[in-house]
Amino acid sequence: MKILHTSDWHLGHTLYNYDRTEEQMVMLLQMVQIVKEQKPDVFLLCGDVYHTPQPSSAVQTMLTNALLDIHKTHPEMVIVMTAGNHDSGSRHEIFQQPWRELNVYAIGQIERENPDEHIIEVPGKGYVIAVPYCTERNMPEGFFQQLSDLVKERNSAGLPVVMTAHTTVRGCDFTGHDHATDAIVGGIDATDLAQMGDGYDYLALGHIHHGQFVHSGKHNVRYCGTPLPVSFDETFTHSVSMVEIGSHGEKPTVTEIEIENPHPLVTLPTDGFTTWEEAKELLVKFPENIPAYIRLNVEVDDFLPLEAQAEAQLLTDEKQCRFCCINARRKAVKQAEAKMLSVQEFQAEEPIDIARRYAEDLGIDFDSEMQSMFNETLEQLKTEEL
Ligand SMILES: [Mn+2]
Repeated sequence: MKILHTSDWHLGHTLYNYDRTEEQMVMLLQMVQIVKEQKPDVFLLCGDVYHTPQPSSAVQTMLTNALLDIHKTHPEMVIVMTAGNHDSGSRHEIFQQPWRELNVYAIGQIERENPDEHIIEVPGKGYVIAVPYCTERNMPEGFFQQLSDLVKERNSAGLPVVMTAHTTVRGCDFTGHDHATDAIVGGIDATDLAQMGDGYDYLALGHIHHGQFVHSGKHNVRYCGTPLPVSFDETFTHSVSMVEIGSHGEKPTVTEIEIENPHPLVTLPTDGFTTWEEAKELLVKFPENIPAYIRLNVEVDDFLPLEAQAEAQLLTDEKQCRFCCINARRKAVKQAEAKMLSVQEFQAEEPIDIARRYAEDLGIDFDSEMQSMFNETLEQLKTEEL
């Protein structure tokens, strides 16, 4: 069985209010071309079809037309499209019935009562167990294994079995996800690989944007990653994965096919941070005819000039590139000058150290007499509290 593994299309995503329809269309055309050349048996879109749960009608039309083109290119191919955390699970299933006429399976929600809804037989080729967005909390205990067992009963011919999921698997690499979401993608919502049970030959994952194999000991668990970068931190190559499995129990072979982006996301300088003056110089020197999105990494002593954004915008006005943002970082303050404490640091301090800091700030000599007075008072307070 030959499977084209894709995920996280994020159609409708805008970057700093810039419309990305053009590059999303170019990406979809590449999908059609890959299907034309590779003729897969199965086409997987493992969640985050859209960037928002209520995409505009133009964005929905873009997906519908693309799916139709992909289908027409190779009508025998089964297309399986699951919902991710960015999608609305119920809206994802609105056109489930008409889609079936075009060999497209739209799976948006977990069907506890009808597990069969998650199993798609690709006649003579294999099975797909399609699971949309799930976390440890919304997943019935042992559900993945239950699905695998259902397939096992039917798979007397020993055909390949592929499972999909849109989730964070513990131990994967989060490069490209910003800090705010790291806590969620990497923390409580992470799923243990063991939860996925056994029985699949390949686990096609979506959700994490950096394409990678997840350590399973078998080289058969993979995030294919985003076909287009969703953030400036996704500095890796973007691709889809072509997977081939001979028969059930056989190790899959995986080939990456790169997706080209006509509007690359560029950070200046390409390495590290620079001063505001030099950053402006880099913008001036940036070629006129490259339709890139630009982010500036600037190191400042105190604050950026108020007019910095407008100035950067002006410097790119005559060029094809689109200025997005300034990522400003303050110069590291020397230890001796550092007087500000974070909440965590503050909580870790002993009361006497905080008192010493306070005294220093006021220019008072916190001598041994003062220290013993402080300790006495502290003891008194403690006994009063008890
Ligand atoms: Mn995503």
